[in-house]
Amino acid sequence: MKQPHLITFDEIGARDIGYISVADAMKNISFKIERVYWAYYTPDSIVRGRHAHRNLEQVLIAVGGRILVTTEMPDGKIEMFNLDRPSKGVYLPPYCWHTMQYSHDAAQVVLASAEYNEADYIRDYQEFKSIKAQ
Ligand code: T46
Repeated sequence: MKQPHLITFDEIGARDIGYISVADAMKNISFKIERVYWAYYTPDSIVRGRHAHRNLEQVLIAVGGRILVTTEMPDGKIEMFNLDRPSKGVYLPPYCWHTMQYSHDAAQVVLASAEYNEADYIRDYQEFKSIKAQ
């Protein structure tokens, strides 16, 4: 099974002029990007996510603020990714249960490998836990 991991994007620029970071499909992003969506104004008391995907691969980036992403794989491995710079992203593979907590000013951009499909979601934690690690 593919594993979640941190992606560090190059920071092109300098403190006095600002920075650009680039997501390039099939270069620093391991899949063809079919969809981009973003989330914002999430209250810091809210936990989003609480699901896994059957096929979807994603990279989640905090282009503003901070996002704490917690992942769990079917083998029980739990990791936390603190996205506290716009040049950091986290790769979320299939069968990766994930939750996100946001600072009040966070802006989250997600690069996804496929169009939205509710049938791809596993939203029931017991169903997720019944998946055998491969
Ligand atoms: C994920 C995490 C990181 C759509 O209609 N189209 C879309 O492309 C998306 C992403 C969502 N929606 C609808 C489906 C729900 O009615 O937006 C509503 C909220 O979706 P959800 O509760 O899944 O939101 P999050 O923030 O928990 O999860 C989202 C993505 O849905 C999910 O794929 O991995 O961000």
